[in-house]
Amino acid sequence: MTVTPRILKRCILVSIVAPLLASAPGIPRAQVSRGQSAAPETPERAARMRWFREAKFGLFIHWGLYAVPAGEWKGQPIAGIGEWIMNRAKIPVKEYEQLAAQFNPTKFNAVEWVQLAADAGMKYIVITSKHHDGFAMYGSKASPYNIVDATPFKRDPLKELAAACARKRIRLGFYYSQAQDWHEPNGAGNTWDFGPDDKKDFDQYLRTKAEPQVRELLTNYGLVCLIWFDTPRMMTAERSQRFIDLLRNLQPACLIDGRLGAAGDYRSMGDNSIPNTAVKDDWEVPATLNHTWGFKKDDTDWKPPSELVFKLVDIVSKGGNYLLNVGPTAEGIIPQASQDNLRAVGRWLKVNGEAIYGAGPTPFGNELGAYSETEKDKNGKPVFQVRQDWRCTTKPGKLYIHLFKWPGATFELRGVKDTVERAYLLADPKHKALPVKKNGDAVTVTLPERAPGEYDSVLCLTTKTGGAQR
Ligand code: FHN
Repeated sequence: MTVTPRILKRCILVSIVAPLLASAPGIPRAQVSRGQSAAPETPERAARMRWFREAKFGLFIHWGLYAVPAGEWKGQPIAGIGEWIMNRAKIPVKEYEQLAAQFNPTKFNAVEWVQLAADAGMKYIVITSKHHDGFAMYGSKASPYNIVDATPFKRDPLKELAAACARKRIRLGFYYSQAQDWHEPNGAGNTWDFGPDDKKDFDQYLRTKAEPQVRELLTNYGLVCLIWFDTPRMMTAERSQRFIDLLRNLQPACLIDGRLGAAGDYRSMGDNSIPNTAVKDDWEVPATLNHTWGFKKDDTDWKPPSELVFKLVDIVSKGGNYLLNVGPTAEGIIPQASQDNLRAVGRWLKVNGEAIYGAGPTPFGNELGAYSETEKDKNGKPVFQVRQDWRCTTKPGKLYIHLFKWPGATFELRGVKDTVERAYLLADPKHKALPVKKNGDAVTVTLPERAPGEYDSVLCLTTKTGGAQR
């Protein structure tokens, strides 16, 4: 990728603005910034985590009644992320509920959605089974406020997705808003209908809706790869433990994300927040393709494929997973621009996927950037200046150098202790050996004049030991 001023500006803007946009008012920052650390490694956890460590790239789907207003209420555009419209516009339950009668996504096709994930090179899907608005996107016996019982559609999209995923061998997980439920008098978050949260019988809501619904999800949809809890308001250790027990009893291999309220299997970073440097824990960044999670008709500021590839590589080189979101319309269509940009990433992965799936973090670090010695942020802390020329991912015996900016005739890499046995480009189908010189810990590779691929050309160096593996 050539890092154009537009992309650089966007990266800086996104790292500052997106976390603000994507965390709606009322969510304490601590909850959405760096998630809780993962539980300590045990043989059981290592076994559960194996697929996640290999997968690296997943599809997030935010789909619910909020796709009907699509960011507009009573003719007025409502600021903020689309799925928060009920909260942002303080829509009373009685009015918001009426959206169910209008929700009839007849163009929904589970096979096509799963095919998109496969084309994009994604290995798992996480879909909203119930977001903060309280509406279940599956047939739930625990609450009639669900897509099968309350809409003209009457179908269960999660059942259809589970079948399509099983056929394509893509794992399926469910987002579940365990604490916020704006439909329930005792759920967290709806203060405009039901008054302050601290006056509510939160355990009554957990026992009668959230826990039974998580039980349903773990019972009726085959193997669930993970439950993605979110915004753990009022989630004490004891309340969180009840969910952990449910999961471990019903599906011991199912992962728990980092936003339950107690340590999960991995850490969830803040929305769109990629850490500056490598992080040792297992972790994941949930991220948007535009600025919203749920569909908003006026948000068409799509990240281009070059930026998506850069972010995927950047995240993998720091040890994480990328969970990238689409917000389907109320008809059941994934916006065309989302589809196009994801498929472009998939085409890049077809050539270079070896450097992503199951790959470990960089053994270097200087290529990521450095703290400025002069520039300070508003808290007086040094600003991290991101470098974007190259990144490194690793496998035993291999260093993958991702060249976003083609360096010209040669590429020099410092800090290589090992002997480099071969160098070649993944985009070259013959993997023709490129000339390599070693001088101390510096390796110089002679490159073709032009980048062989789009966005990021990967130079593979085979060495005796390769990079650090977990
Ligand atoms: O409030 C939610 C938001 O709507 C969205 O689901 C994101 C995805 O990570 N999580 C919460 C904010 O962090």
